[in-house]
Amino acid sequence: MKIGILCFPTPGGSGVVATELGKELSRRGHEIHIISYEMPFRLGDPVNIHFHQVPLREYPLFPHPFLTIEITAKLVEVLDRYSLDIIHVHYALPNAISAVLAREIAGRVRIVTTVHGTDVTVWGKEPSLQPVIRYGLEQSDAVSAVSHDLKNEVYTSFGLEKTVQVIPNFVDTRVFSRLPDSPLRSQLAREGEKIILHVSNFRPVKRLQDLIAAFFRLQRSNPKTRLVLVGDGTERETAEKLVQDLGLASRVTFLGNRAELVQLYSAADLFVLPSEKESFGLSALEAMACSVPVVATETGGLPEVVEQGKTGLLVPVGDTEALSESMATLLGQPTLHAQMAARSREKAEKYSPENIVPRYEAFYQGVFSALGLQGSTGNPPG
Ligand code: GMT
Repeated sequence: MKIGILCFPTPGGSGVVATELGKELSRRGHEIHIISYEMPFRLGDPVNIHFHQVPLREYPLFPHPFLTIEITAKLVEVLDRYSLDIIHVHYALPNAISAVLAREIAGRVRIVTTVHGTDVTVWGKEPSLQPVIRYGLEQSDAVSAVSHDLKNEVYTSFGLEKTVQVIPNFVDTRVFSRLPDSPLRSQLAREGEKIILHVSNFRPVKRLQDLIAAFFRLQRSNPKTRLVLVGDGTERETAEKLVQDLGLASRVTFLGNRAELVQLYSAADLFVLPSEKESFGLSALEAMACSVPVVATETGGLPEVVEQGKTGLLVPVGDTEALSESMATLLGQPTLHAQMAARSREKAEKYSPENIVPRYEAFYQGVFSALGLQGSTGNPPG
C-alpha cells in the first residue's frame, strides 16, 4: 500500500509511534511517505521512506504561519504526485482537519486517524474546539485510540457515532532490551547507588514537581539513590529551581533530550511516571522492555500498561507520599524487584511490532474492504 503518515516531529509519543510505525510498515513492503514540518527526531536515516517537509512560511503582516493550510497544501502535493491509498493521521488536531481538506481538494484517499492523548483529554475539552475535532474524527474513514481508556474518552468527549478501534502502542523489543552493562551507569551513579529514571517532554501534565517532592522524601530513608531526568520542556526551569530549593542538586541530574535511551533505561533501577493524565505511557513501555519496573499514577491508560503489583506499582495522582513509599518498596525488596523486572519485559513483549503492526495493516485493509476497494498493490497488506 502507499501510506502517508502525518505527524508531529517533536519529542512526544505520537511522533515516536508514527515514525516507528512508518519504519515497520516500510520493512513490511509498504511505500511510506512521512509528512511533517520537520524531520521526526526518531526517523534516523530514512532509507526507503519518503519524507515531505511542510514549509512554515511567514509573511510580514501575519506573525503566525498557517499551519493547517500548509499541511493541507503539502498533502495535496503528495497526493497528486504519489496517489497515496491512505493518509494515517496521528494526533487529531490540526492534522485530521488538514487531511479532510486535502481529500476534498485532491480526492481519492482514505483517512484513518489515531488519537493519542491530549488531542482528546486537553484540546478535546475546550468547548470551542470540540466541534472542530469531532468533525475531523467523523470525517475520517476510521478512528483508532491507543488505549481503552482513551477510546472511552473519545466517546464521552465527542459523542462520536463511529466505532473507535483500540490499537495499543508498540515498542521495538529487539532494540529496547536491557544491556547487561550499561556504560552510563558508572557515569550517573556511584557503586551501590540506585538510579531512578524519568523520561518525558516536561509538560505540566507530567507533574515533575511530584516526582521531585517524592524523591526528597525518599532521600531520608534511601540516601543512596539518584534521580535522572531525561527530556526538556516548559517545566524544566521550575523543576530545576525546586531541586535547588530542596538542596537536591547533587542527587538529581537533568540530562535534556537524549538519543541513547536504551543505555539510559538499562542503567536504571526504577522508572517513574507521575502524570496527571496519560493515555498510554509509551516511555513506561520502553522502560519495561528494558526490564525496568515502573512506579506510575493510576490514571488514563497507564493501568493497561503497568500492571499493579506485577510490573510495577500504581499510586493516586498527586500523592507524593505514596509515590515515595512505592519507590522505597521496590528498591528495598530485591526479590520483588527482580520478579517485576522480568514480568515487565514479558509484558512489553506482548507489545512488540510483530504483534501490533499487523493490527494497523488489518485496520487499513478494513477501510478498503468496507468500501469494496483494494489498496494500490491490489494485495491485502501483511
Ligand atoms: O497527547 C499528548 O500529550 C501528546 C502525545 C504526544 O504526541 O506525545 O502523547 C500521548 O501519546 C503517546 C503515544 O500514543 C502516549 O504514550 C502518551 O501517554 C500520550 N500522552 C498523554 O496522554 C499525556
